[in-house]
Amino acid sequence: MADIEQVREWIAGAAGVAVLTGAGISAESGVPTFRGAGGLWNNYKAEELATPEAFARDPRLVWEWYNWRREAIAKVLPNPAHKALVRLEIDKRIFTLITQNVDGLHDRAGSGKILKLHGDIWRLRCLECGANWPDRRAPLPKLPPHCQCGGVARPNVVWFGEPLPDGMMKEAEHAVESAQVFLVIGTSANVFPAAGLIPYARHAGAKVVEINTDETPYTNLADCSLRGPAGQILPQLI
Ligand code: BV8
Ligand code: ZN
Repeated sequence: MADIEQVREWIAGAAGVAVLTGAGISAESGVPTFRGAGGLWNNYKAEELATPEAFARDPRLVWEWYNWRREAIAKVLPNPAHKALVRLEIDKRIFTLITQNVDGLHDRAGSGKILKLHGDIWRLRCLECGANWPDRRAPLPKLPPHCQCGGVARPNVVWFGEPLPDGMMKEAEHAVESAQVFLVIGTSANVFPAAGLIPYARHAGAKVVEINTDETPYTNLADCSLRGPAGQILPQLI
């Protein structure tokens, strides 16, 4: 309780707050995480499917995976953790939500200022003409889907070995610099450059608060690590 109380005070006293989320914030909604139980699809590791090489080798297989995830996400709703962050955004003059999630649940909860480091599973991009557009059909009628120009379309997400969208990390670092409190929610902090924001925030002087059901490589660096489900802890903090 002391920790919850302490973090509540830090948040209440902060003009600026920044938040980094991972798959764990969507776990209580029923979205499978990457590394947790069930984090596998048909015995494929995410790193094996979420790569440009895998798509070049077998676009249909990769699309079957994204189609499965889109159908799983379309069936669920944002949970109290997503909703608490919407309230925090309303409360704070300076607020940025930085997410590694492509599931769109922050959008559906009502969050506004979202930096989607790794893209959006509900947008498609053409390999030929580079066009990208929203497509919320689940399931997709035809795999792989195609662009109006006839080109093959891919999910508009960032795959391993691909750079993040231009300027995205700069914007995220800027958001962390202007925060007195940095909430790190439901991420195993294994994927870079996203995980690098955690030590970056510490060095920028923000109070780093980790919320996770488990320890992570940055638990010792955090000013406070709250152990438990985000859907139960966040409503107590905000
Ligand atoms: C790049 C989109 C360069 C696709 C994703 C430095 C060191 C080492 C490696 C690298 C490095 N720099 C770059 C690399 C390589 C690589 C990388 O990081 N590899 C890792 C595996 C070691 N990074 C890249 O390739 C990046 N690109 O570096 O480009 C470049 C530059 C110029 C030119 C060319 C190239 C791109 C990385 C992005 C990959 N795309 N997603 C898709 O989603 O399909 S990553 C994907 O996996 C997610 O977006 C997320 O980032 C990651 C999964 O992590 P989490 O979200 O944290 O989920 P996880 O399941 O692991 O953990 C869940 C956590 O929640 C757990 O801690 C659990 O305890 C907790 N939890 C569970 N339930 C709850 C909970 N917590 C609270 N409440 C609960 N209820
Ligand atoms: Zn096209």
